[in-house]
Amino acid sequence: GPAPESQKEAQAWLDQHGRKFGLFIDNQWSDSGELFASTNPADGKPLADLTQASADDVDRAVAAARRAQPAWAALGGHGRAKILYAIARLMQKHARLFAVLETLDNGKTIRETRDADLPLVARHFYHHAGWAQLLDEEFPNHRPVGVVGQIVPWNFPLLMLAWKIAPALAAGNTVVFKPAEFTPLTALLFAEICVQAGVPAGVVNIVTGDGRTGEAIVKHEGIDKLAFTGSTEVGRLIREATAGTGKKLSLELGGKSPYIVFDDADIDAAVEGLVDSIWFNQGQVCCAGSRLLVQESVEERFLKKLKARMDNLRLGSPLDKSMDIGALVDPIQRQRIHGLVEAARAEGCEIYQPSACEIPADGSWFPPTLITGASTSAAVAQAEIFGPVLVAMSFRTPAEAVQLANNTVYGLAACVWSENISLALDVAPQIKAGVVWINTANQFDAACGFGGYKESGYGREGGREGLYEYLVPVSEDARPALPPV
Ligand code: TXE
Repeated sequence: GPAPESQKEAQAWLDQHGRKFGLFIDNQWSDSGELFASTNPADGKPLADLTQASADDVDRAVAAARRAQPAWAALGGHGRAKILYAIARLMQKHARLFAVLETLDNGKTIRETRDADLPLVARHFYHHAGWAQLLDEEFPNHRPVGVVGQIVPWNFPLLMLAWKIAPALAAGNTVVFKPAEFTPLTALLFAEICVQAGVPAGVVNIVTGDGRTGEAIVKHEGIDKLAFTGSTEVGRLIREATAGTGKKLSLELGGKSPYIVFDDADIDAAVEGLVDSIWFNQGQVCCAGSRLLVQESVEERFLKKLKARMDNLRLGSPLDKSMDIGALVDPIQRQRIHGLVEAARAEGCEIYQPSACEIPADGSWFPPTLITGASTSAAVAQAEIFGPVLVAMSFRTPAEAVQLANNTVYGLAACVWSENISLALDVAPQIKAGVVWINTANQFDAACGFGGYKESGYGREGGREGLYEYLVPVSEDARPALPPV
């Protein structure tokens, strides 16, 4: 596993807080009535008690953010950059502690939190510190939106925090941030980092709680913009709740991304890419390559290699760095995934799961699963499963591949595999997806806008496009007008 010291450090951090956490508002910790528990999904044991923020708490957080916003904007790009650089450096310094805490709270493997989540988090803060410095030159006719409400899911708790908070702060906004109720711990450790980095009171406010807290943020009149990542269903509720208000909105919702393999692809590389695309983070990834579309002539060969590779995936303790597959975030998710797979079985689909894959007795786990023989309209072919479940189909021609790829309400990501670059470059733009990877998967960078089409939402996160979400244009003479306090 990871150095036992970082495991001890994470336990010590929880103990130091008496395994009970309040809300972080105006750089102060406050308790209010109702508590809820966060558990370790790998063993089902409770980790800590958290505070369920009420509408009054959200109101206090919004008021603090409003008070702080003019001075934060007036600090200027260079002043804010200094603080964002300090955050980035502190995230790197405490990366091990963050990684272990994230693994404990979410169930994802330490290899992923250590090698993917944390480096991307630090990169995101460095990148946006750079943008803060350039802001006055690059966006002279823009001002911050004001106070931003940000709500994130549990699949990448800290990375989604970075995607939300870094650009908002760089652009001169202040935030009221809500982590998901399953995974609030790293956001609270982040609050302590903010204090150490010199973030002024009220600039970052972190309120924990479930959908009720989320609703209070969405409905609050003191919020100028909402940024949400989560289910398509809640995304729709937010759209409805904000219709007729002046709130700016960005939504990053579900996906059912196609993974297209042509017969001239490097099959071994495509199999490896697929393992990363669908089994990274137990498939709880909005852009997971959950629909394999493989050309008929290589289907048999591809599936044989894929099954052999599945047989080698190691599932077990997420803190053990040799593991490929960790726990699902919560038993509710396991139940949902199980239901979808069993419905497919009842409809006559073939279900492949590695026979040697042992499921631990405690916690919430699901084996890597391959479904073949599903019709294009089957629930497993259309619904976002959000688990380690791949649905495979075949096609004959590139036109059929494109048609199948676009046969979804979603449009977040896609992969195209072919050694014929002309074919790949011809097919890629025909797919309605925010990102199309060619001969690779899961490439993310802070400089590159990420987001969806269709029911996958709108708005982009990352890079120049992402910054626009946190700025509003002003006429040159009105600059730098700020919203009234
Ligand atoms: O998401 P929710 P859940 C999909 C995925 C998953 C399913 C359910 O298919 O299985 O959604 O996950 C907050 N107003 N994705 O139920 O409920 C909530 O507290 C405001 C895909 O966990 O959308 C949490 O902080 N906020 C997705 C956040 O919304 C509300 C990632 C997300 O939770 C709210 C997550 C309300 N009425 C789930 N209700 C992706 N594609 O990345 C809840 N929340």
